[in-house]
Parts: sequence; structure tokens; C-alpha cells
Amino acid sequence: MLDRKRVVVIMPAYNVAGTLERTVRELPAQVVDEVVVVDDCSSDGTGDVGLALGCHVVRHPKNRGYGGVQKTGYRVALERGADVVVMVHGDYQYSPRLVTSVAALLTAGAYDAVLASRMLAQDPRRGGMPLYKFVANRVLTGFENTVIGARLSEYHTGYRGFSRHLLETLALEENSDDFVFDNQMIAQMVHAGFRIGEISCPTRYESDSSSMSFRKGVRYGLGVVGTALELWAHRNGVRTSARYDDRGRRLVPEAPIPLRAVNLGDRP
Ligand SMILES: Nc1nc2c(ncn2[C@@H]2O[C@H](COP(=O)(O)OP(=O)(O)O)[C@@H](O)[C@H]2O)c(=O)[nH]1
Ligand SMILES: [Mg+2]
Repeated sequence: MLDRKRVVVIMPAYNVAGTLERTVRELPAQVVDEVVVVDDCSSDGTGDVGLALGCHVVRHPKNRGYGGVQKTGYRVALERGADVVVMVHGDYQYSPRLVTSVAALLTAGAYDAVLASRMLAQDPRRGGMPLYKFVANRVLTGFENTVIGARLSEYHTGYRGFSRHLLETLALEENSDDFVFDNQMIAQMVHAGFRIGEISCPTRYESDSSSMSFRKGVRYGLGVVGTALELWAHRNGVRTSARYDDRGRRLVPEAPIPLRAVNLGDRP
């Protein structure tokens, strides 16, 4: 709990049995009420590690991809009564200790979304970010800021937190099950007028930090450009997209939300 708000961490987890324990143990226990591990049909026992650590583990019967994992994670977090949700990757790429900082900007009501940026106030290459990723990040970020009209230091961090209201409002089911989900979600947030804040966050790039090959990176980059152009087309009436309007499918929590009443019962 933070500011009497229930903080749920969702953890995308695909074959991260080797890093999951360290990631979960470094979460600030006094702030995080629950950890939802979404096991994307791992073959290395990731889900069992999560269970042994006391996490709420949901497992996909088939591998769906990083966007599909987020749809499941946010839906389950809403079902379990989250007031704010922070995504922490299970591969220990982002410091779990910063959940407190991300969540604090949300629980204080300052922002609806908080991105932990690797580009603010530091050089991510020191943490091992490969040069081509750094350059691609800068170029794509410049392009997106121009086309989308936001002022973010980067669009590509996987460390993010959101208010419940934002997760209930955006048409997240319209988004990709792949990596470009992250980008589509930012475009939706900007279009809907949600307030986006940033904190800075150190980077860690080691052999187990990313499955993003050069090839996949190119596909992702094209998806990012496509996302910005799609929003431009929607705004200018060239071609509307359900991603950005009332037709879009929202996340539908499957269960009632009993925890919410219990945990917020002491509110005035
Ligand atoms: N690569 C990959 N990662 C997945 C998948 N499903 C969930 N994930 C998780 O998504 C996160 C990001 O993936 P990663 O390969 O590290 O990409 P990065 O964003 O370049 O670091 C990790 O925590 C993975 O465990 C999947 O199908 N493929
Ligand atoms: Mg990673």
C-alpha cells in the first residue's frame, strides 16, 4: 500500500527461472501488495519459481508474446483490486526497487502513467545498451514526439506504471500481442489526454536481458513508425482506428473484485 492505494506488480515472464527470484525479492515489500507473474508458457519452470515465491501466477497455455502477457497481467491486476499497477520485467533488466518511485507519482495523483526512462539524465550505453539500440531509440523517439505530439525522453522502456482508471479506459484489447503493444499503448494514452510522467532509471543489459534480435528490432521499429502514422491518420480523419475510439475493446475483468472492498474499507 502507498497513500492507502493498493499496488499490484505485474511481471511478464518467459523463461526467466534464473532471474525471477532476484527480481521478486528486490521489490519493496512494504509498498507492493501483490505480484502477478504472467508465465507465457515457459519451458524452464518459471511458473513454479513464481509460486514458491508467493506470487499470484497465471500461465498461458500457449506462448502469446509480450503484448499478450500485458493484456493478461493488467486484466488480472484489475480483478485483484489494484489501484495502481506497475510492470516489472521478470528478467531483472530494470531495478525492482524503483517500484516505490513509480507508484508514488501515481498514488499522489500527479500522473496517470509513469515511464521509467533510460534516457533521462544519463547515458544508457554505460549500462550496456547496444549502440544500434541507442541510436534507434533516439531516432524513433524524435519521430514519435514530432508526429504524436508528446515530449517523452523515450517510448521504449518496459518499466511502466498506470492508474486503474487508465487501464479501464484504454482499448488495450485492440493492441498487438507482440512488442509493439508498448508503443500502441503510449499512443492511446497521449490521444486520450492522460498525464504521463517520467522518472530516470538505470539500464542493465546482460546476456539474458533481451530476446530482441536485430531482425525483431527492425520489425518493432517498423511497427513503431506504423503506430505513429496510424494515430496521425486517425486524428486527421484519414482513417479511423478502433484503437483510439469508443468502438475499441477494453479489458474485461472476469471476476468480481472482492479484494478492493476489503483493502479500501478503511477509507473515509
Ligand atoms: N521475448 C519474449 N519475452 C516475453 C514473451 N512473453 C513474455 N515475455 C517477457 O517480456 C519481457 C521483455 O522481453 P525481452 O525479451 O527481455 O525484451 P526487451 O524488452 O528487449 O528486454 C521479459 O520479461 C520476458 O520474460 C515472449 O513471448 N517473448
Ligand atoms: Mg529484457
